[in-house]
Amino acid sequence: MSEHSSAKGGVPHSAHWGAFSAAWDGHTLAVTPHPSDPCPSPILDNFPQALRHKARILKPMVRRGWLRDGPGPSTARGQDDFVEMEWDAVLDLLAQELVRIRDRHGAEAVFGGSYGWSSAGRFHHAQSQIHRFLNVAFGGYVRSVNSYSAGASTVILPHILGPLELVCRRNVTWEQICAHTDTVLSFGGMALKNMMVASGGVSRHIESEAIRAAQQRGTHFYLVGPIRDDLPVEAKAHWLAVNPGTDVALMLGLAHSLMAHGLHDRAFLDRYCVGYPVFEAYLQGQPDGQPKDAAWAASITGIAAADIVALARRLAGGRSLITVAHALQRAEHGEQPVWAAAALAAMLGQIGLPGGGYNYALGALAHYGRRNNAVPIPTLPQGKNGVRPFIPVARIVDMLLNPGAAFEYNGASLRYPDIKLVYWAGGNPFHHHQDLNRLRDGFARIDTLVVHESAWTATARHADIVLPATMTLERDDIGAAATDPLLIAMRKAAPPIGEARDDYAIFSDLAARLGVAEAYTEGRSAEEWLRHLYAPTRQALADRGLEAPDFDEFWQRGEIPLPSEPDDGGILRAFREAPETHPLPTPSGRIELFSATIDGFGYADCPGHPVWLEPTERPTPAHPLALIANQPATRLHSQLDFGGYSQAQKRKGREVARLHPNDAAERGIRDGDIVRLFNARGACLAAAELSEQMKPGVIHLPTGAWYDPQPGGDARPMCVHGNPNVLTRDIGTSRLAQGCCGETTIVQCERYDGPLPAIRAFDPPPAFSGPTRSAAE
Ligand SMILES: Nc1nc2c(c(=O)[nH]1)N[C@H]1C(S)=C(S)[C@@H](COP(=O)(O)OP(=O)(O)OC[C@H]3O[C@@H](n4cnc5c(=O)[nH]c(N)nc54)[C@H](O)[C@@H]3O)O[C@H]1N2
Ligand SMILES: Nc1nc2c(c(=O)[nH]1)N[C@H]1C(S)=C(S)[C@@H](COP(=O)(O)OP(=O)(O)OC[C@H]3O[C@@H](n4cnc5c(=O)[nH]c(N)nc54)[C@H](O)[C@@H]3O)O[C@H]1N2
Ligand SMILES: [Mo]
Repeated sequence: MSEHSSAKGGVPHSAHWGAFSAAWDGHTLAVTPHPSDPCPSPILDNFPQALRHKARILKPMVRRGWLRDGPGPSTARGQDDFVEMEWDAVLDLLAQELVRIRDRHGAEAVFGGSYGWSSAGRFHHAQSQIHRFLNVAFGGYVRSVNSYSAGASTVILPHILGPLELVCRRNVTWEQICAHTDTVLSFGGMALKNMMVASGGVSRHIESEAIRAAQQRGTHFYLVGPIRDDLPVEAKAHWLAVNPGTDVALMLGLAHSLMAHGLHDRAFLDRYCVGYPVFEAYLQGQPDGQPKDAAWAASITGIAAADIVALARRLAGGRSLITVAHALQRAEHGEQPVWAAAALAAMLGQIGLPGGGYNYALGALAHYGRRNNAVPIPTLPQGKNGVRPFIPVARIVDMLLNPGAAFEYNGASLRYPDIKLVYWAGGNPFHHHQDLNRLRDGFARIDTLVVHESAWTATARHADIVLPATMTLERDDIGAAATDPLLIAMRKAAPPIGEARDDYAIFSDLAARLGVAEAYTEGRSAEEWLRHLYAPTRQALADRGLEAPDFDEFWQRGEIPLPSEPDDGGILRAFREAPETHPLPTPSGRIELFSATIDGFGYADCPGHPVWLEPTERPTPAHPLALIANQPATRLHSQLDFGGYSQAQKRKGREVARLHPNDAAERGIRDGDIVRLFNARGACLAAAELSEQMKPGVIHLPTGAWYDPQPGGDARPMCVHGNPNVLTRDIGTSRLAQGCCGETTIVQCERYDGPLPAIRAFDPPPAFSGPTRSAAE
């Protein structure tokens, strides 16, 4: 296959944020968006400077203290220097450590959760590779379930409506909205920057055009949220600037208004739902003496009672669609907005109608609101995991700090396993996890942290063994998503940097050292795997009588189109049309407004029907601002934060925090000033931007700036770069789902007049060059 990109036209390639071609001439990389993409993502501009950036990892590295003292707990992680090693030696050392752990503690002492988005290619997908390695070559690992994205909704939706994927991905499409919808009521918005991304790739960004077309045809968009630009300007949205974390009260106020004015669809509730009477009694205030009327909702949400009643009337007066951003459930009691919105939509009686009802998370990712492919896409088989214990993904630090402790999850009483070795490939916990100082404490407890990375993220810096992985542009792969109509031949654009190797090559050599190379590789080279993984897609195309080029032809063309399923509304439409023959996959077969299953778990923090639960963290005089720590517009998560586009949007090298001019004036903050955000958990610097897009009392600092702790030995060091996860809370959403609560917290903000600390996050850590005596010798 291709060794280099032909300097002129470049080779086809793909990222989670778009398809493109890449041309590398040995010095510079030129990236050109796919010609048929109507609205390419600016995140593509992160690639050119990233490819050969100083933040790339060039050689295997081992933490000096680990090499000197051997495996064991250490608070030096993240501060020690590193010793370069040759590949053969480092893989010998790692294989020996894996065997030691397995012999002494068993495979259940290894956490291979390895949560993270990695890159778009389906074969070199690092998380798939590491799971396959640990299953097939090692004997299993403690895994994590669910995601940081949708921790609460993934668990509650199957109880009440159906599996997350079906409710998000095969429900109401943009096509239906353009043709049918009168009102879109969007909790948390549908920010264009979020819809530019889909795991596996998105070759055509159609959302801004779809919203424009719907608006011009007559769709009214209502944005409920603290930040006005959470809906694109094309939507010409009415803005309801709700207090963060209070949406459930607004949903209940709307539901109460429907009920009070007789606007709810009794026939729908009788035929398609269970539990409405219990929910109605709650709305009326029977159990607690508090009717959830518009006046009550207004006092909590900051939205006027008259506006709530008017909105309820509007929703009942035409084709209405309710959406809820993933963001709302990345919060304490995050199950409730997902469920309350379903209840509100059920009362409107439009679930299953074209362009109406409820499409949870529409607008959060480019996967949603599109047609699904009619043929399978390539996926790497991951083998069988020989270890039973697992954790909900965001409970990692609880696990590391409390081995053996009991916890509740979705009706089960479980215990945290005792982890000695953590192995990560394709994710960045120092990006995705909350309360990063607590994460450091967790990683200090284990014997060994192994990380495959293409760049010196904080996770790599905290590792004991760091193995340099190629970047996507440095290898051949296949790009595909189940909602995208192109299968992309992702051709290698440039040779690997330094001594970086593919995750597959690293795991193959490790498997050989464990004596099981054949089981892991099945005797295939990387190229043979691509051919092998392509075969089922080709077969499915042929079975449908479609053009089904062989692999070489596909590779040479650079892409092939995939057929899509009809826009059929999925399980909700089928259920509406024939509830007896197409029941929902819930316990009752209907929409559950009361769940006997959830009620039976007896969780006060997630009872048997949607409820308003007062959050345990509310703004205080000391920390009066609500922080929104959401997805960044300038990159995907923390990926390529050192790239040109991400860097160009920073000010004085820091991430930008937006706040309302009144909040800034109160604090003597001017546009462009460096500010310090802080609360009881930590502090970070950021650059202030004054913006009328913000609700007063709210400050916005997106995620993704690389954690850059100020040196000096502070146990809770300030991040000088602007990573909001030093501030967020590391608690579960509830005992039901145990999802993460990273989206919001409370902070204070002040002008920072001290000398500006240097940004060191993108400099390689210090390499030790003196003599080292290895414990392994
Ligand atoms: N406060 C707060 N926290 C959040 C969120 C929030 O809204 N607020 N959002 C959460 C959400 S929704 C998510 S999904 C997570 C995202 O969290 P992650 O998915 O962990 O974040 P990424 O930055 O995408 O991490 C991917 C890492 O994989 C590396 N990588 C890429 N390709 C390869 C490869 O081929 N091989 C190897 N070995 N490594 C590779 C990249 O360099 C990068 O460091 O963050 C969560 N955290
Ligand atoms: N450019 C870019 N796009 C991305 C990603 C990325 O990293 N970069 N990540 C992708 C991933 S993995 C995911 S899971 C999705 C996540 O999709 P989401 O979770 O929906 O995205 P966020 O940007 O975190 O949040 C959306 C908005 O919700 C609003 N919000 C926060 N709290 C509240 C609240 O209490 N009430 C209301 N009404 N609104 C609130 C905030 O103003 C925020 O801007 O995004 C995807 N898209
Ligand atoms: Mo996510």
